[in-house]
Amino acid sequence: ADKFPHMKRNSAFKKLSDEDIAYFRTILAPSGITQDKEDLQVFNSDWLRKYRGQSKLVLKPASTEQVSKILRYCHDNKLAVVPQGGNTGLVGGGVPVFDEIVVSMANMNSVRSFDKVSGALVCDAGSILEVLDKYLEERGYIMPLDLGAKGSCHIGGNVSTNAGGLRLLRYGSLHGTVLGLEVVLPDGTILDNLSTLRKDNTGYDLKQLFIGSEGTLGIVTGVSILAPKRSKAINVALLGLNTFDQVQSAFKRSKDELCEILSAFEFWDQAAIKLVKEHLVAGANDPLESEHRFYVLIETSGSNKEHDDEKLNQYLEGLLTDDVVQDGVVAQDATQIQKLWAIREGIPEACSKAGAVYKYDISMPVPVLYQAVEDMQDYLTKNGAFGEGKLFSSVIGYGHVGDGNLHLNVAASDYSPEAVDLMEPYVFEWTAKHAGSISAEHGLGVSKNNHLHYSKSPSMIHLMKRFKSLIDPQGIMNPYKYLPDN
Ligand code: FAD
Ligand code: 2HG
Ligand code: ZN
Repeated sequence: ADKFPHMKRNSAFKKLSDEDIAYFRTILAPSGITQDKEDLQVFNSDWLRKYRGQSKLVLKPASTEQVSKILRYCHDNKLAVVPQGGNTGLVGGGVPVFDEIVVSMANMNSVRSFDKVSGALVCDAGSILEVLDKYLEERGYIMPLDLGAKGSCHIGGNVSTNAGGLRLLRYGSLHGTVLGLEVVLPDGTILDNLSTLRKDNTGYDLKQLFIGSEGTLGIVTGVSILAPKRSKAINVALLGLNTFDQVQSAFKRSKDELCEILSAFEFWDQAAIKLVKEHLVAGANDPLESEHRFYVLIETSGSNKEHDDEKLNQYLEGLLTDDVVQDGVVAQDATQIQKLWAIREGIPEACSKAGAVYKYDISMPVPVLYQAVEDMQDYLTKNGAFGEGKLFSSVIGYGHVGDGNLHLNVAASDYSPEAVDLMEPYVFEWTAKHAGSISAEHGLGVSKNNHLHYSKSPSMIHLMKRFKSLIDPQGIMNPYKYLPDN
């Protein structure tokens, strides 16, 4: 495959035949089968336009039974499969590498039930995150996760990548909020564990294995998730700061002074705001008067507007008085709140406009978080690869300070092996040296699978491989990804 020069198709997998297509026609409606070359393109390439596969078939099941029949057939015939959600993943996990069959979950998108007392929502895996959040908003609840990709990503994709996002600081990870899953195993077995219970200590918690397994162990078809009550009072403030030490100080003080109402603490740097302005990301206008080296977006969510306003104002006044921040604005209404969030959420898109962008999604102790950006820039400069007319045009730092998660983005003119060889393993070694993780929230896919050893020990990787061969003995589920090749 042209975008995967170092990989070889596993010849143990069967090649798709007319007979296979004829079988799929017996179980799916005509609209559930895509073979048209042009239509296939969107399923074969990822959001970043970095990876491209050569699948000749997309199946769109409309029920769990159909998913079960598809997988049983693929298992029996050794046909490789890629589950695909909203295709917004950033590590090439949701697109085929060679001719794997894409199973798109887009046609399974209904809410199955919602419990107004507990907040337990049960829905199909192909439900779009934003649609679910709107559904809950009408009922006074909120999805416990939020991402810039909310308009396209599926809840099944979120679960399969264990997506973190903008609200993790407040509501925790999907390992805590997912109450149950329905999963079709590679041999077609339907594992029905759509529990809506908060507490259940009967046996191994099998759903945890599928959260973050990136489609390598089966297809998630249903999700049960605990939705919190939607806060009545929301405030968003944007701050301008001079140093990363100030960002940390503002964060520490936000935990002390805003404590239970703090719901997000995000940061970005000057390189990020420059790209957002340059590419005029829709609705994203920097309302601060001058440019700053660092920006922080703080959100509070509580039940009493007056109480929250008072707390936030006191906190902000304190920061200004003590010279922790140089400038700041507080959104005055829902539209302004949305505009401030649009700056933050527009950064990934703005970064991808340069031509190519390398994404390192790392977590580490907050004190060294921004050093990763500075060290990378120094390293590339020393190697003569950074600046006007050079291989790399910009090193950008932003992310979820509250979760110790940095998005180190390096913009380049094009994707090239030369660029990769310069940055890797440098960035992974840097991360391991600082006791960090080489993938905080985006996962491994094809871009990080062979670097897993920087974050996991040999015995852990060995056990992961044993789980994989136990659950997917034919290795048909999302091959060439997630686990290291050797
Ligand atoms: P896809 O991209 O389609 O698939 C992702 C992986 O999950 C693949 O390996 C695929 O095979 C597997 N998969 C998908 N659906 C299923 C299923 N039903 N069963 C089994 N396997 C499945 N990520 C974060 O963590 N935090 C963020 O803040 C964040 N912000 C983003 C902002 C933007 C603008 C973009 C483009 C991406 C962002 N992401 C973020 C990354 C991405 O959106 C998430 O990883 C998201 O959870 C992927 O969901 P998806 O439905 O698009 O999955
Ligand atoms: C975000 O937080 C996403 O905006 C995307 O996780 C980060 O593109 C990135 O590097
Ligand atoms: Zn993120």
